[in-house]
Amino acid sequence: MIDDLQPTPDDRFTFGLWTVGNRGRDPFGHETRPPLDPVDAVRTLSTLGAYGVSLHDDDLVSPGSSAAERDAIVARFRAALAETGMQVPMATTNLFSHPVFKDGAFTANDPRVRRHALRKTLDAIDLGAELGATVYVMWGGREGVECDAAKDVPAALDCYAEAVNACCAYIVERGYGMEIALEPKPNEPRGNLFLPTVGHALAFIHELEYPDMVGLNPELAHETMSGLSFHHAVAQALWSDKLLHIDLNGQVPSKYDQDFRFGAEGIRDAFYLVKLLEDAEWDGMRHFDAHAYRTEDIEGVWDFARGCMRTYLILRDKAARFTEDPDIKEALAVAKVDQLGLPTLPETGDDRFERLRKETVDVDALAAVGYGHERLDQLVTELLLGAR
Ligand code: GLT
Ligand code: MN
Ligand code: MN
Repeated sequence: MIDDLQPTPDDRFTFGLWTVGNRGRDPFGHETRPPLDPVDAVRTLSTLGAYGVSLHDDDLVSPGSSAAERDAIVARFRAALAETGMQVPMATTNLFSHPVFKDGAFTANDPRVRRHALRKTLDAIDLGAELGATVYVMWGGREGVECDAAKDVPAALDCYAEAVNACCAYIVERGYGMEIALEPKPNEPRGNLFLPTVGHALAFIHELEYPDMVGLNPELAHETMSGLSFHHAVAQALWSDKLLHIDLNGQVPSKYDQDFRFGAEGIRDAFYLVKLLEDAEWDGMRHFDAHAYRTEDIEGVWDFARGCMRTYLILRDKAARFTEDPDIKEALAVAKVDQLGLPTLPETGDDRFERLRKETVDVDALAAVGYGHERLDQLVTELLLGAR
């Protein structure tokens, strides 16, 4: 048993207001839970050991509020943050709920919609800066299409890039110390979404005017929906120095965006992910973008929140045990894992390809060597199942 499963702010766990505030509505049924006051969310998450919360503009300030109402809501929320010490490391905008965004926001065909989306985003960037956020997430909720005849995809990508460039320019002009994290997703709510995977988003960033200000917010559910390995996607984002934020949850491949409690599904990929983040000493937020099952009342919501954090801490402990386990160490040596760190071409000088060519190797002997992956993989299974 692990001695301490009580999260603390040092663990940097955060939750979206929309996650614990999710009311259980789905395409087939109405809400099953009453609204949750953002101030109550902050207070309870703080007692559970979280570091902070993230929010959409609309999660906090309901659309249609006057300037005075907005300021009163923000002041009350800031008082709850001050009282608990909770932080707001990330903010975002809702560009998907209102019907005006039904053809997209930054990539809507009508420029009036695109200009409205940009105005709403600049306001949300201001709100995020006011609350101390250093990461601004852009999830392209409606940036996509069902009827391909109705969308010129390269032109839509131009508009998408123009909007991200404008937001970066605004952040620079205002002197906000904020970076933008793109969140890929393959589909849902649109038939196809633009920037569907981490790889697409990484390539897009290199076409922007401020590539150094833009990175990624990969979500476990979204890469898994595409049948891709989330931990590989995050590894590549880290390798590119582009991992600004992360959305943790649970998901079965090829299903709808389930957003289950972290670890509810895909525990193996979740383990390798936690190990990756911890080994890299990544200092970003462990953000949960998930929600409680529709069957739950508010007590179930807090069980859900506790469960996300406990699973992360358990997997972090398993990652430490993985490193110390003598049988696993031996199996890693058989698999030659550390040899990937050796340079392939240590030679220097003009004749280095000549020297490479002259080298001989017994390819049949090399091909005959076993790598012991069956034993290693079983050892990991036994570690995860608590048998070692
Ligand atoms: C929405 C979506 C998430 C995004 C949020 C941020 S909104 O809940 O399903 O994946 O991270 O825009
Ligand atoms: Mn999701
Ligand atoms: Mn997300």
